[in-house]
Parts: sequence; structure tokens; C-alpha cells
Amino acid sequence: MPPTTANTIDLQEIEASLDGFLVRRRGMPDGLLEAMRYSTLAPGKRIRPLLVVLAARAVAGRLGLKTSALNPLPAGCAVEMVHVYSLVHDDLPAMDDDDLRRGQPTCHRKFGEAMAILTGDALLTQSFEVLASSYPGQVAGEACLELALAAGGRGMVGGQVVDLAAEGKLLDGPPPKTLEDLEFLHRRKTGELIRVALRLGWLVGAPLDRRKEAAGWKEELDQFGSDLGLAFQITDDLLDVEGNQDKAGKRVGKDAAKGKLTYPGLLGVEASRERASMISARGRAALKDWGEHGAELRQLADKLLARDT
Ligand code: GRG
Repeated sequence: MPPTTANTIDLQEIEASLDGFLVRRRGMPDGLLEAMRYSTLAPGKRIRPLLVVLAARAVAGRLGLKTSALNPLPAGCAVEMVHVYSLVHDDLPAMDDDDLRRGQPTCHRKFGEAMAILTGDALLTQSFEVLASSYPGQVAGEACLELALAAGGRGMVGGQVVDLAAEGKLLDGPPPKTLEDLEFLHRRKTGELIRVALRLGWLVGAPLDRRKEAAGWKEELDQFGSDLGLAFQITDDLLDVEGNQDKAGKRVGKDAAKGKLTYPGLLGVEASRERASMISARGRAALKDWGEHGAELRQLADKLLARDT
């Protein structure tokens, strides 16, 4: 599903930029580069880098600028690299044990388990290298900190731990059971990376000397991103129940088979759909003062809820 046809050029630039970061470098084994390129350049929706680009453009536009202060593409690629690392590791036998991702064999199926672990490690590490080497000192430092907080133990990795506990795959800790548990889990596992994409967009969109004017917008983007992430996850759960494997490029129906705690499992399909629209509407409302500058972000949110892949 292309997130929106209006963003075709953005998507082409994101693909070219990812391709440009994943090149031969002295000392890097060819097999590792091949696996990193295989997983990263496979047909993903590129939602997270697109959010960085759109948020940067929105912030610049609201400040009356024609373009964002700094190029948002490296930040977008950094978030996508973290996302791909998480998919590669999540597909491993110790976690979700999947053999299909983005319409092709998963990384460990193609290159073996050890190489898949190292591919994820290399992508995660390179994401911070991309930020540190692409931006001036202050912005680079802030971007690295934001991404580390969102991806690490109190963010995406923490959410994944709670998710695995729900499947009884961890040795300790009570499994999550309630709607509050489920939302805590997904705000971290899925939501934090989506939220931080918008935050990185803010960091590169506003020039340092105009940040004061844009300070309050950070929280609005956070609210939008966090709610978008949750609504995105509910949609993902619904697609696992109702979706089509060929379109999705991954196995469907696996959540119920594994006894996973999911929105449709907890609330039923209709109530899950209503919850996704309610949360998405709340996220959109956070951008109520953005006027035309928030239009692209709101449109992307709508497309993501209506997606079928
Ligand atoms: C292994 C540390 C670690 C974390 C794993 C992201 C994740 C956490 C697991 C992937 C499994 C999953 C279903 C996560 C929910 C988030 C989600 C819907 C990911 C898929 O993202 P898309 O739809 O995928 O943006 P593409 O392939 O389009 O990029």
C-alpha cells in the first residue's frame, strides 16, 4: 500500500537515501551488507521515514519557511534502520518465529540465524552513526538521545518484552491481561518509534534560532504520533484476523494461533475498529492548530487506518 500517492517523490527519495547508506565500506563483510540490504530495501511501506519528512516539512511550513532547516532523510533512514532491525529480530525463532516478511523469506530463513542477529545489530548501530555523521553536533546529540530512548528498554524493546511475556515466552513476570496492559505494551512496542519519527522531524525541521516559537508543537506531535501508533497497531491486529497473506507479505492469523493478547481478541472486531477510529480522531485533534501545515500528516494517518497491508 503506498501511504499516499501525493508522497511518491518523498518515497523515492527515501528509497534512494536508504540505498545510499547501505553501501560497501572498508572492513564490512560482503555477506553482512547483503543481508542488511536484503531486509532494508525489501518493499516496506516506509511509514516512519515518511513521518520524519512530513513532520519536518510541517514544522518548517508553520514557521513560514519553504524547506526544513536540515535534510530530514538521514533521520528518516535512521528510524527505518531501527525498525528493520526490530523486524529481523522479531522474526527469529526465539521471538515470533516467522518465515515470511515483506513478501520474501525472513532474514534468518535466507541467511541463517546468526547472520540475522548480526544484521539487526549492524542496522541498529548504523542508525546512530547515520544521525551522528549527518547533523551538526547539537542536533545529532539530541536526535541520538531521542532515538535511543524510544527504541530501548523503556520504549520499543520494553514493549517487546511485555509482549513476549504475554505469550509465556519469558521466564518471569505476570502476563498482561487487560486493555490497559495491552495499550501500555503497544504504546511502547509500536508507538514509540512512530512518535519519535515525528520528534526527529521537529528537530530537523526548525532552525535552532526559531525553536522557541516551535517549542509547544513538540507535545502536539507527540500526542499525534503516540495515538497514530496505537491506532496503527489495532489496525495491524485486525489485519491479522481479516487480512490476506499475499497482500500483507507476511503470515496472517498467527496471533490467535499463538494465543496472543490482541485488540480483537480482547474487545472483538467491531469494538476494536471503533477504538482505532476514536484514538485516531484524538490524535488528529492534537494537530487542530496546524491548519494546512498538518494536512499531509492527517492524510497519512487516515490512509494508515484504511490500509489493507
Ligand atoms: C525485536 C526489539 C524487538 C522489537 C520488535 C516492531 C516489533 C518489535 C515487532 C514486529 C512485529 C509487529 C507486528 C510489530 C508491530 C508493529 C508493526 C505493525 C510492525 C510492522 O510495521 P509496518 O507495517 O511494516 O510499517 P513495513 O514492512 O511496511 O515496514
